[in-house]
Amino acid sequence: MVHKLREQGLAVRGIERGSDVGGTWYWNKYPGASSDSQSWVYQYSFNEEIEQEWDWSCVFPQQPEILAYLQFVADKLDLRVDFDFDTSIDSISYDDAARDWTLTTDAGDALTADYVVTAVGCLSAAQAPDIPGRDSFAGLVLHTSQWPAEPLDLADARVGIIGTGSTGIQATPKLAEMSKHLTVFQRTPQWAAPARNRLLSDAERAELKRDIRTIRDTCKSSPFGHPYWPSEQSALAASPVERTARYQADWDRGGFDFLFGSYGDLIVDEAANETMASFVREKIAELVDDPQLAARLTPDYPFGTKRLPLYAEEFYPAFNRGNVDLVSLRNEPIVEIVPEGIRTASRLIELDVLVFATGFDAMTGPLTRLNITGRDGLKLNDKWADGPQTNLGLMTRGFPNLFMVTGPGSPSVLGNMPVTIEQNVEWIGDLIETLRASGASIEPTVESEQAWGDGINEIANATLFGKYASWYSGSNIEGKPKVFIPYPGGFGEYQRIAAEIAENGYDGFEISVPSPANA
Ligand code: NA7
Repeated sequence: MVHKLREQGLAVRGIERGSDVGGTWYWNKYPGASSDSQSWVYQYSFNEEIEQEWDWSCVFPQQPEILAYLQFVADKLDLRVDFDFDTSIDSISYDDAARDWTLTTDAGDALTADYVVTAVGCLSAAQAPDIPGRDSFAGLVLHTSQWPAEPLDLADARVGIIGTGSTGIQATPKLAEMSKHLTVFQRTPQWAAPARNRLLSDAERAELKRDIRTIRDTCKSSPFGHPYWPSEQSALAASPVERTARYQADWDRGGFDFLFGSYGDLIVDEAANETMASFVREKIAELVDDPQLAARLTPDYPFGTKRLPLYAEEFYPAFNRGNVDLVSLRNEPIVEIVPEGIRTASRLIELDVLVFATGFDAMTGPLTRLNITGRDGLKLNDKWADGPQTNLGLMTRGFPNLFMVTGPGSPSVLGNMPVTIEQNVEWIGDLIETLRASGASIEPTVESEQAWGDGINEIANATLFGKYASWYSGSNIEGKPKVFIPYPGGFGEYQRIAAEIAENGYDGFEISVPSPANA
């Protein structure tokens, strides 16, 4: 965004809480942190030189490599000169008379801007549950998204990890290897698919670079921003033999396409989904030696309705190790955290290190923490008290010229993030260019926000995502409105609608030109 606006001739200031670029990949340094999108699609596509110069080592890059890539991009485009690092935004307020924004920082500075673009991520507001005694623990407490940069020596440590989402699933096998003993506290069992990560050969890299335009164009029109589509075929129309063969081949290859590149009705039809769920249940039973333990690790809801983690091939077998225990919180709830560890309903589990892999206040959390006040003193948090309201996830009424990259109502987290990020950045940059000459401001109409929200609900309710609890609908945070947050109609459709809106002169948005006195 900084690069694009700068190229358009605007004076741009980037404000960043971290000490360097990287965002998610700057903060999430926990062992095993990895992209679940394939490296060659988990990158920018706007600059061919960057695309051709950068070499990925493997299929699913790990955190250090992705951070190095983002630093490489920052170097290449000389981006750091336009950033204030180690700086947090305390508040963002609209001045109705001056028609501009004032941003205050934790350094006590006030900045004025005609346009504000929030690019605060979807999963950056960490949440650690308010378990009684949480702050009394005498050992080291870590949230996976605030992991220290220095290597931790856990060889003699008894480690506890709370949470078995994508993060807990990536971290568990690594912590098991690194620590003396690991206790995994599991509230809801999680489905996972294998990653089968591996190194790329020089020949593969050359081939991917040669075909990269086609691959990226495919991502941009596909439902999940990945280079594959679900087939038109129903899982129920396939014979059991055919179906199992397909699931087995996809399971052996690894990646999200196990679910999202498979039969077309797996995420909309419970009976179709059950064909995949029963296949994976058998896999869990094969991967975990103790049948009772396997049963406790096996979910009782449809496959993939929570965000699908990868690394099944490492996570489930980690429980075969002698130094790993599972505590099922459904049978044995946590009563309190004490200085020595965690007291459950039946025992005290002594720990030296406690890891919260308990996720995030997803999508809305990073924005509601910014303390934003819009036109006529409207507070964003009041407006969104019953759930976010946006058009395209890019803007919200009452907040003129304030834009959101991967905001609530965008497809972002339901697919490959860089694809939504690039589309959002292009769309916002082009719109700012349109507004600049006249000094106009823009915000969505009431009707367009209503329609966008209704559309999200309607599509979500037609899928299993809308029917089962997950952070997609705020279920992980007590008191958070239970509404479906991302746009579930597919990235390809989203970008088609967004382009059409722009072509039609920003249909569904209200553009107001300042009176001559204010121009
Ligand atoms: P997730 O997917 O929200 O997972 C958080 C995990 O923590 C999940 O297993 C939760 O169980 C568990 N949790 C949350 N609160 C509690 C309490 N109070 N007690 C016990 N367990 C709890 O976050 P991740 O960091 O794994 O992944 C987030 C995204 O980051 C990921 O999808 C990628 O897109 C990147 P629950 O299932 O809610 O019962």
